[in-house]
Amino acid sequence: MKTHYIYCLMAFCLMSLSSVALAQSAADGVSVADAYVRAVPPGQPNSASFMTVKNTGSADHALVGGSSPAAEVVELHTHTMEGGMMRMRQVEKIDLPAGESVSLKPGGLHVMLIGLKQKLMPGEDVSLTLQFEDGSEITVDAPIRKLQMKMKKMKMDHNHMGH
Ligand SMILES: [Cu+2]
Repeated sequence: MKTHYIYCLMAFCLMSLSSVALAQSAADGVSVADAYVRAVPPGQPNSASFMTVKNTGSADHALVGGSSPAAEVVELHTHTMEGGMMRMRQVEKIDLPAGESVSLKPGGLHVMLIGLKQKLMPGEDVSLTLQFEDGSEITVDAPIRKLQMKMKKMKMDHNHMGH
C-alpha cells in the first residue's frame, strides 16, 4: 500500500514536470512594441520608459521588474491621483492577462529608470531588460524620444516628480 502511494507520487511529480516543460515561458508568449525612453535634460537623475506589452500566450503573466545599463535601479511604477495631485508610486507587478495588451504610457504605468548613468540624448537607444514572474526576460532597445508635455497634469507631475 505504501509502495503504491510512492509510485503514485512519483507519477504525479513526473506529470507536473512535463507540464512545466511544455508550458510557454512568459518571454515566449509576451511581445513588446513601441518601447521608448523619455529624453531628459542633463542633470536629471531619473527618466521613464513606455511601451505596449502584449501577451499573445494562453497563460496569464506579469512583469515584475527590470534592469538597464543606463540606470542604477529600474522599477515598475504607476500614477495615482492623491488629493487632486498626480503622484507616482512603485508597483510590485504589472499584470499581463492572456491575450491582452497593456499600455505603459505617460500619466499611467511606466518603467522607471532611477539614477541615470548616462545622458539620455534623443536618437540614441537604451537597452532595457524586463523580467517576468517566471524568471524569464526580454531585452529591448528603446529609442530615446523627446516628449512634449501637453497635458496639464503631466506638467504638474514633471514639476513635482522630476520626470
Ligand atoms: Cu515613476
